Amino acid sequence: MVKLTPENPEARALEGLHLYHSARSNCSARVRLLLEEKGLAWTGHHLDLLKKENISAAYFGINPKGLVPALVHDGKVVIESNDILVYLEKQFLEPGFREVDDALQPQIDTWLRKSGELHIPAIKTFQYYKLNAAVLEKTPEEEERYWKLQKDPELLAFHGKHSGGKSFSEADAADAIALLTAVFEEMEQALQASPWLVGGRYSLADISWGPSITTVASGGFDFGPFPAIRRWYDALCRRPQFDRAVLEWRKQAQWEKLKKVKSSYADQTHG
Ligand SMILES: N[C@@H](CCC(=O)N[C@@H](CS)C(=O)NCC(=O)O)C(=O)O
Repeated sequence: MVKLTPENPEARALEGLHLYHSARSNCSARVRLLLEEKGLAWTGHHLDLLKKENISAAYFGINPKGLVPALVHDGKVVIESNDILVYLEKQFLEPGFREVDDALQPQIDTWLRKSGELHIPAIKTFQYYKLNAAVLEKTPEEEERYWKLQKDPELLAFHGKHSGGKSFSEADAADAIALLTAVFEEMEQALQASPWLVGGRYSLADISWGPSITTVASGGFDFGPFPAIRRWYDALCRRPQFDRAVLEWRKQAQWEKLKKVKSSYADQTHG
């Protein structure tokens, strides 16, 4: 986890905790959830992804990948949502969400690592195939801005797949579903043995993965074969913190209802 001085002078001047985030973003939601759980005061800077508010030189001066979330704490920036969770956990000890036996700590780290590694190939690919590519289509002017600002090869390759009206292929979707199925099988096993992912206690692992379930469920992923995940997710949804940090924000951004969603996408979603 790296804490950097942002290029953007306005961000450098910020005091306290500032979160650059977006309503529907599962990566933003996991950070909002931890902030809620810890009862921390934070200032939000909401970026509307539909309006491509993340594609600006000013925002790339905060997160050089142009992604949400980015946390600015007293003028320094931390990016990568799972790194932000670990950062907040270290800075603000109480209440703690890594409180499991030392022997079980690596399991929390493994769930956080998987959450980060699977984001682009599994969660983001699935969701763009189902909905986002249609909703987040860039105008030629937005494309040009993006290709000038973005330097990250993985993101250039990812966004190249849906530029100019293209979309993700059936094969991309099948690969994403296979990755999701494999990780959900592991999760199902863990949750059949215990109410929470690690050590029987609500931890950063649950905070990281809960919002990802919200996202892929809205894309129509079938959780029928995963009863323990459904039970765990229902318990998460009953937490007022989850409601405030995740579900309430999504109500403000119901992309499925947008006219520009092609009927074939709308048919595939239920979120
Ligand atoms: N690995 C990053 C992924 C962040 C990410 O992909 N955020 C999405 C929203 S969930 C985003 O900013 N999408 C806009 C884009 O790809 O340009 C993290 O965990 O923070």
